[in-house]
Amino acid sequence: MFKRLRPFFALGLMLSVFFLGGCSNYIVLDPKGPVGAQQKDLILYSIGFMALILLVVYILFTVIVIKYRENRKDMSNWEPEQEGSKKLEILWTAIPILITIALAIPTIKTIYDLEKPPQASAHKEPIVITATAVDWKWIFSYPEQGIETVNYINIPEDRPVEFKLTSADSMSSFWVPELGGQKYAMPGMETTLYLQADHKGKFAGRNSNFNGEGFTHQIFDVNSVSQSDFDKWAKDTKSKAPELSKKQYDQLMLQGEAKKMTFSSTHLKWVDHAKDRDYAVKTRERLGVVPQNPHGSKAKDANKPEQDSHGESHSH
Ligand SMILES: [Cu+2]
Repeated sequence: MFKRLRPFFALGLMLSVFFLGGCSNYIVLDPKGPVGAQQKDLILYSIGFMALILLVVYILFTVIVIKYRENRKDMSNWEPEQEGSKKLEILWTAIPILITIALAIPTIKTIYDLEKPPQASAHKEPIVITATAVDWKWIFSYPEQGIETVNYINIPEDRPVEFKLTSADSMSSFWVPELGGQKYAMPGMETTLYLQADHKGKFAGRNSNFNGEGFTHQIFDVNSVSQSDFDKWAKDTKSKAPELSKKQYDQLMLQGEAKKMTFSSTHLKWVDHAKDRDYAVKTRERLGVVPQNPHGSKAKDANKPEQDSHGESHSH
């Protein structure tokens, strides 16, 4: 009897770890803004709904195993030749259709809702920040404030942020788990992601799409501050931070990690990576930097021209 109940114990244990553990370790389930909150509701609804299905399946399984066991006393319901029950066929076709609809409607509704600024702050103008992924750093421009940062951003609390995501080289994914789900950033394209922090705080952001050696360190800080502190920071940065030179920007195009940086001008006057997807690659060529082959010097390097036994490099 106990063996039969084992799946229930396992499931119970799993669910109690999940729920008794609280949300402290599950930052996605402890969101700090309306976008994350909406996604958390959807996640919990889906988990709850699917747990209910599991419960029904396990109960039916137990009932049927006991009711139709081989050594039962009353064998009057033994019908080995039974087939073609229309009632059952309709039932087990209809139930999955209903389940799919019940999961699909809230999911699609949430996906479309999140393409717009959060409703709670619809009366507030979103602040625009472009986020550009470069192997292995994040470059942020504030086109309205005319300032630029590397690997960190300051945002005003309780105000929607419209992120314009793009990449200078590899496909990356922009993710601030406490504020909302990730979205892809691709060279030659622009994707839009709305996020918002309800209160002041510091949140971790990162690339969540593996893109090579420095992937682990392609992280950034999101500092949510008061609107007045934000305005003061933007103004101070504009007047006191150094200007971003083209030479410095081109160095940022090289593969590698970077420190946090702050500038009083943006790279948008030279290049918009959403429109010019080759900029970083051309810059590397111009500076004569050949990408490293991570598989060692003996492996064939796809980025290098082929070499003959006489060691000469030329094109045929
Ligand atoms: Cu040759």
